[in-house]
Amino acid sequence: MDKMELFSEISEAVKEMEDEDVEDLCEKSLEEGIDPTETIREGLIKGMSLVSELYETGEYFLPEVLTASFALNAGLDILKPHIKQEETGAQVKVVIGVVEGDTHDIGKNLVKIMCESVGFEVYDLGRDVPLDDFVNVAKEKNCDFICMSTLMTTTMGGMRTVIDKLKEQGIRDQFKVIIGGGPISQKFADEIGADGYSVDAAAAVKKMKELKGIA
Ligand code: B12
Repeated sequence: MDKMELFSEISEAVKEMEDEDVEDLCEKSLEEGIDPTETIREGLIKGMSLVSELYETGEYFLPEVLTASFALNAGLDILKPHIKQEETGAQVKVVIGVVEGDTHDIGKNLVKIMCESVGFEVYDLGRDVPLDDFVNVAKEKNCDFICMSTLMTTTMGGMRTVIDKLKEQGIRDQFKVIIGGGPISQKFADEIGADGYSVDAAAAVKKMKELKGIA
């Protein structure tokens, strides 16, 4: 089967919430020697975009969206162990989480996986994370980066609050703050004084390497 055809079948299987098909097709992609990060991007994430469209047009409701997200995660579990590990040699520590009030964590998990694939040490606070926790864990673990994700417009403000907390404590310069998620843009990042924004997980790691001078 041609690579694009396989990706399209994976996207369809995510859309149709068929976790076993997603697993089988992801196994197949590995057998064919396809780079797992490409399968994640072109198969699994594209599938979730199809789901988003159906949700937005009222054809899917939350239970379908949730079930599709389980199918995506089933595929991730197959592909994750096969992502090529790169050794940057640099000791980079990252604290990551989804800001308070938001439980969407698929994108955050992808950023975490990509960070780990280049050897960064990641402290994952999960989702719906109290804002103080970002600051406290970054201090405690002496992190280089604070990465925040949100998919909802109503919770974007939490990112600004975290940056304000860093300023209040006089420690803003000790950490690079990177933000992302559906409603986030470079413009918003500039507005709140974040150090970086990126549109997807692979670009996030590229940005972080750039900021650390290990690009
Ligand atoms: C899946 C989904 C769900 C699932 C979540 C499952 C899970 N475990 O995450 C479920 C069904 C549970 C859900 C629930 C809800 N959802 Co919902 N959901 C979605 C949906 C369809 C897809 C999101 C997704 O996973 N995309 C795929 C991933 C891969 O993309 P991503 O997250 O954007 O991540 C990529 C980039 O953004 C970036 N990135 C992400 N994080 C970070 C972080 C950093 C640091 C960086 C650099 C980059 C980065 O890299 C990622 C990968 O490359 C979106 C629709 C949409 N258009 O986004 C709605 C959407 C986000 N949901 C929405 C809403 C309203 C809700 C609910 C409030 C609904 C309700 N009435 O209960 C609840 C949320 C409750 C809560 N408080 O959290 C709205 C938000 C509207 C808004 N403007 O705020 C959306 C936009 C749908 C819509 N159009 O109305 N949802």
